[in-house]
Amino acid sequence: MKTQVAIIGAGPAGLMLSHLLHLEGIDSIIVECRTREEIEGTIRAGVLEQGTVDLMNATGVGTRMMREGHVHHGIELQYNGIRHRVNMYELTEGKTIMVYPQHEIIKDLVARRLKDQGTIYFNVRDVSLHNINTDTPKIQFRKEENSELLEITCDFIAGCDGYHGPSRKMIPDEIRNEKKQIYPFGWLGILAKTPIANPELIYANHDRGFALISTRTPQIQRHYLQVDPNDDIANWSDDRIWSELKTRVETKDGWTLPDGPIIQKNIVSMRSFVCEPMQYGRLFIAGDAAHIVPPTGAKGLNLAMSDVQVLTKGVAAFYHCGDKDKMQRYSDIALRRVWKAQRFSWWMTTMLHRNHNHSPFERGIQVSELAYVTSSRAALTSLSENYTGLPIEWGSMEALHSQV
Ligand code: RFL
Ligand code: PHB
Repeated sequence: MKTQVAIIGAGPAGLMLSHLLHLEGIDSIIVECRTREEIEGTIRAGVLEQGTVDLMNATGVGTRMMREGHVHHGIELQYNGIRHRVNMYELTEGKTIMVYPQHEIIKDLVARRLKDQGTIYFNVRDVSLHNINTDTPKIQFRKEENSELLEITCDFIAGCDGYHGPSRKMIPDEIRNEKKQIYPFGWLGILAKTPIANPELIYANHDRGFALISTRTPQIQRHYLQVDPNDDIANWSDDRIWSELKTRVETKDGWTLPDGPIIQKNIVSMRSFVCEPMQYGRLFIAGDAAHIVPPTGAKGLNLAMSDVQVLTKGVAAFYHCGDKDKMQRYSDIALRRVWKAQRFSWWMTTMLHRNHNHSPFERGIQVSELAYVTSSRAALTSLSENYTGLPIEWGSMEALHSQV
């Protein structure tokens, strides 16, 4: 097989990249190691920045999101049992966020790629990358266990295979610079059959730990609790989860959290991670393959989307104008935004979680930070512009609008 761009991974990064390249008239093939049912059923992110919403709409895949998603004009920050509304819409002069689940975006993008005759191989085995430092890179894979090895030759490989995928490790050790921080926190996430708890997300700092109240649909809610990252989910009965959530988010003015059957629960650990550079030879890595943020800033999926917009601009310049320079700058341009999102995610995480290793002095500083942020228009504006999404260099997709 032959294509222009071989893409490893059908997550948000790989699917959106393939879609954007198609709109630019550039051919790609995606190989994905999970089944279509698995990728369309995995519960992950929920919050889309304004820019991600605009991208979905501008490229013709936003119809269901606009119908079924929920636009939020702000969030609430809570500490010492008191809530403080952050009116992001007003502070950013009109920007909002959208609550629309990641697996619904995956469904929308898969459907659109297949409608546009795109090729996605699901459930593949043994994906490997070859000749990435030549003009004729290739990937090999098997359609199923023990079947013959197939080969895709291409001009470029896009490694969109998440944190555990094989792409990043193909960048030689002496060139690859990985910067990371592990947090002593985990998030216990639940999906529950209850009515919407609050019109906007609540980020709560409590002496017993952080809690987040989010939503999915009018009938299903998504909430999170800070727990020990090594804790076992078996230790968390539904009753214990509701009791802990209520303790951390209920307020002194009588607001109560609706409870109900929990239909899914799990614990994830938290880390910050950046791989530099995001390119080696003809291999370009994007999304979680190149960087991980703790989920407190709701940035992971959104960063995956901004990476592939920058990458598309570089690839399009190569094919349409013979300009090789723009692709060579992909890593530098993408990393500038990655580091800004890393800073914001680290800051939100540090401000909102209860670090039991902290001294009373450090806890005092944390509470004072919350007091400052919730009372200063300058600080609230900074939080809002980061949360709704910073601009993307080269990001405007105007060239694509006419082709939707
Ligand atoms: P993905 O989604 O991990 O997709 C990678 C794909 O590559 C496949 N793959 C392979 N395919 C072929 N061969 C191999 N050897 C392969 N190895 C892996 C995988 O099967 C998979 O399908 O990466 P991508 O596309 O970069 O997207 C990143 C996002 O998924 C991630 O950043 C977000 O989910 C993070 N995140 C959030 N991001 C937001 O923007 N807003 C949020 O509100 C938000 N909330 C969250 C989150 C992540 C969470 N978890 C589970 C860590 C909340 C949570 C709890
Ligand atoms: C979610 O709804 O899954 C969600 C919302 C906000 C975050 C992280 C996750 O910061």
